[in-house]
Amino acid sequence: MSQKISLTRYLVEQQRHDGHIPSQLRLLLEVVARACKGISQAVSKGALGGVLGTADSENVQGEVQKKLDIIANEVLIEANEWGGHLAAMASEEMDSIYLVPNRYPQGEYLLLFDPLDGSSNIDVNVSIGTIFSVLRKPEGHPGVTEEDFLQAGSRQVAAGYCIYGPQTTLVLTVGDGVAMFTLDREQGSFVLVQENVTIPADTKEFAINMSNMRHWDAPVRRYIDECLQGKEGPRGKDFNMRWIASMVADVHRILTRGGVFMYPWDKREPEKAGKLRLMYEANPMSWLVEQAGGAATNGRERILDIAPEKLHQRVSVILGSKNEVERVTRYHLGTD
Ligand code: AHM
Ligand code: MG
Repeated sequence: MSQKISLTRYLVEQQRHDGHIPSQLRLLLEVVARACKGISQAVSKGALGGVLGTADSENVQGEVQKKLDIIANEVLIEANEWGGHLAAMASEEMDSIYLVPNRYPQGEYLLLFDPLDGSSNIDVNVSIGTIFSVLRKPEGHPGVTEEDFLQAGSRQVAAGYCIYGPQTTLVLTVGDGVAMFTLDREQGSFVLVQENVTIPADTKEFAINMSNMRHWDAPVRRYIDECLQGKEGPRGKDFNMRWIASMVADVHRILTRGGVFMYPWDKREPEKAGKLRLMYEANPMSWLVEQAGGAATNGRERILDIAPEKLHQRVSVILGSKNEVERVTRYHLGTD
């Protein structure tokens, strides 16, 4: 039987042989993985752990928080604040950035996360996940401000997610392709299950919340309409639809077998650029998808090139199989 490779060993080898990650970043990723194990534990208890249902609070985006949103946020903060690898953290569930308390050493990295994405699926036992993004703190000044976080996604040094589904799987990139690690619950460690994850360039599967169809912009309508026409339409093939309403689960499917995922801008709240958040949802997912050979745009430009203006800013998202994402982007740019 071939030897199992743990996440720890994978990271040590990335550090030692490939020089991809400094030791502080390795520690950071190990700590995030440990926190995800804790969240997985809490998620799996469900009603038995008294963790289902809503808390009596809203986050900065005015969304009602679930108990597990808050628990996952606390787990990530408590795991990460004392190790000396971080300068500050930012989360979907916190209005402003969280500075590492003075009593702990300060590191050179910034960690951003959506502690539990897919909140609407928590209570109904459908896959949810933690999304994270790591940036380097800009040099040249002491302390950390929100501005330090406002870096384009192309400057991420690590990104990933952990999906809590039938299996708990951590998916990671440090800029050297995408690797997947499944939690071995008996051993308590993440074990490498796939390296060099690749998204096929073509697909017959799309993911979008169809109930928003009447609000979509013309290019998105055109794309989906052509898919729905199937073999008889301009695409000349039948498409399948999958929509889980957990970005983590939808992206995991795309990394596993291809597809295109869209949460585009729509006319419901035209002043909002989209529903999903750039810094801790779209950026890490876009980097993973690109590292797996796919593409990610907001319809007009590469998501990783967007210069952020606000920590919680939203963005229109089209990501997945390269040829489909490029097609939707051409429809937006009018170059088709
Ligand atoms: P959340 O971070 O509050 O959970 O919202 C993000 C989620 C994504 O996982 C998913 O793609 C989307 O919201 C689904 O939203 P909706 O059901 O409103 O279409
Ligand atoms: Mg989210």
